[in-house]
Amino acid sequence: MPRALITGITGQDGQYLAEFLHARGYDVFGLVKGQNNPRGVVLQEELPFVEVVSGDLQDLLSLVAALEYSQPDEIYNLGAMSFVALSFRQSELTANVTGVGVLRMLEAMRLVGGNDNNPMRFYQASSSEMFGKVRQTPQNEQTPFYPRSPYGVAKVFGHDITVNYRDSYGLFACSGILFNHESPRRGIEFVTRKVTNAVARIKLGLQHELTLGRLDPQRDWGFAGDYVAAMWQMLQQDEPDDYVVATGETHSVQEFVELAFRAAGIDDWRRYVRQDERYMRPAEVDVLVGDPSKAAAVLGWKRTVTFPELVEMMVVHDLEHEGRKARRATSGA
Ligand code: GDR
Repeated sequence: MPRALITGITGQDGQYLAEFLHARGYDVFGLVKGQNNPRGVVLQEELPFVEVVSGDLQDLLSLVAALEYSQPDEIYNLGAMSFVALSFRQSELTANVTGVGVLRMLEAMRLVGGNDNNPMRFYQASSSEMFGKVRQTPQNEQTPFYPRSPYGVAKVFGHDITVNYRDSYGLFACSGILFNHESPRRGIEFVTRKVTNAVARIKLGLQHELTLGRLDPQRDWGFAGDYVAAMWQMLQQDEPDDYVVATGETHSVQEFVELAFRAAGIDDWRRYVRQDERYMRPAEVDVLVGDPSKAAAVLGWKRTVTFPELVEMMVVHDLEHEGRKARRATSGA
């Protein structure tokens, strides 16, 4: 059976990828950091087939030990401090985990490596945030980077060091430049899930307003379940390479908000939405839209969920989820 090690296993993409690989017969190992990490417990309930390995992207020897133990054919480096807004407040931590963490994993891979006939393959989760103040529209694999946050800067380092280690040491290392991808498993700190969760709670009478930052930024939003397939496809090619994964469409935060309220049967969204500087960033990424034609041509990748379907999927999930929580609270169970 093929073996895969996933960092960031407790996040949205880690969970979808673990299920995707498990369904294809992989033994899946997940790197979990810290002592008694509560997300590790949730992981064991939701994805019982994943074998947890302890380790931290800030600790090279722990990565060496994790690779020696799991002997993966494929390493998926999804672990990061991934919230752009927080990266302005914890920039050093972001550089260390999101940036230098990639270098540590590549060094661990060089040390442990796998055998010559079957060297380990590496996937780096790069990001459209690297394009930041965009130099070209739509963005493709050749578009120059201009990151706008400590997170984006750290991701540029992670991307460049992946390419450099591929060129320098012949590692099978790929970088997937993924545009925003969402799902009912998205963390509540990100704008899409924050909105769909609030809409559900407003609909159920549990909350009365939704406070956001800017409504005009535009993003290329796809469904996370589609995007993990592209990660895997990259590692099945004969040659390692870099790919943009995106829908090719862009929508504003306001459009997402309008659709989400409408999906819950609420027409007058403006009654509930308030803006607050607290949620505005020192530097913003205004408009992103990716060109996924290389991923389509080489990997045969395409998205299966449209933007309105994505919004509806998240609202329906949150209505059900918040409704169940509220019923449990009133019944005292
Ligand atoms: P992003 O995602 O920064 O694009 O990075 P996020 O959902 O945080 O922000 C999207 C846009 O919405 C605006 N916004 C708000 N954002 C949040 N989180 N909360 C708010 O209240 C709010 N109001 C407006 C933001 O300013 C921004 O313009 C995501 C992350 O998953 C990264 O890790 C990943 O690399 C990229 O997507 C691709």
